[in-house]
Amino acid sequence: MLIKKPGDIPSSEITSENLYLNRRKFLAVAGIAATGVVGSRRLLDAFAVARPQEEKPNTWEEITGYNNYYEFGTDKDDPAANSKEFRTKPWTVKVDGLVKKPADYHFEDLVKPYKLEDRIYRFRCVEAWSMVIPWRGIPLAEMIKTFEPLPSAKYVQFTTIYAPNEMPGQKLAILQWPYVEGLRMDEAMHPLTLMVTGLYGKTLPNQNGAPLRLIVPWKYGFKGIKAITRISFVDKQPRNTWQISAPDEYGFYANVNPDVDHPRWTQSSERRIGQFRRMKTLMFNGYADRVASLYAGMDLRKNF
Ligand SMILES: Nc1nc2c(c(=O)[nH]1)N[C@H]1C(S)=C(S)[C@@H](COP(=O)(O)O)O[C@H]1N2
Ligand SMILES: [Mo]
Repeated sequence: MLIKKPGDIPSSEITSENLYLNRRKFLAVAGIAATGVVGSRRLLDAFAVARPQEEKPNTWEEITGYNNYYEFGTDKDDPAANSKEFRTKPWTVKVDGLVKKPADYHFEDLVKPYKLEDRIYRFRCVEAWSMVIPWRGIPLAEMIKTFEPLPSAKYVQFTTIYAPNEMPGQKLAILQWPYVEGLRMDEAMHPLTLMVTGLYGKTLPNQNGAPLRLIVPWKYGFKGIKAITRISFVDKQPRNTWQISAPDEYGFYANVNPDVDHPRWTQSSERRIGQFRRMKTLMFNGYADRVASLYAGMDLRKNF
């Protein structure tokens, strides 16, 4: 039995969260433990360099050609290839749960009241690759204020559309569909948290989550749920999709943390798409000065 170690393979291939899952189940059934993974992380990290002061945004081609969107396939080029026919018009977003103003919004009516902002954020996937991305969107806090959540609302839960006829991946049991994510209310209200409708000043391409996706720049990329069709205000911590599929590997918080390795690979360095050298991963993806206070007193190893 050959067990690949991170040192043997480029980080671009330490991907396929689901493929490994199946394999891991197989290994468990076969009574074989995956070993030697964390041991080789030091080697990988030894080549990591400090990041430059100026971080250049990734190109349009990189951002729209290298995606994670399992509804359209598990390879990085699947979403671009398979999402061309995906219909984002008309689009409805249901706002429900513990709010004064529950409603079904047409996408156009939902976004119309707000000014779109352009923001360049670091983006860090849990698979240890990263990009710098010029998003366009609306601070989630502004939207939430309009919905008037009740004091009993402690979390916000987001749900992706369920459309198996347009999303071939949803016909397969790769993940539990539809994809679900969640934030604690104070995380949702943080000024960095963005409801994204565009990229490079243009309309968001389907593969990046059109018409509406979440971006929380201090968390791993999987928190950035795509094609949102429902926003629910709830009193209990939602169970997010990746936590459901592998609770020992993916948590609710998913804060970027170089000190907490993924069980199968290092999180202390990353490969910037388009660059050769690995770079050191920053606490909270470099946004610690803005967000660390949200987690004061919490054990970030337990709450990963
Ligand atoms: N609905 C849905 N949202 C999703 C995913 C997905 O498979 N389905 N993948 C997540 C992961 S793991 C990452 S890294 C980002 C990738 O966003 P990007 O393709 O725009 O870079 O989307 C996240 N949002
Ligand atoms: Mo990811």
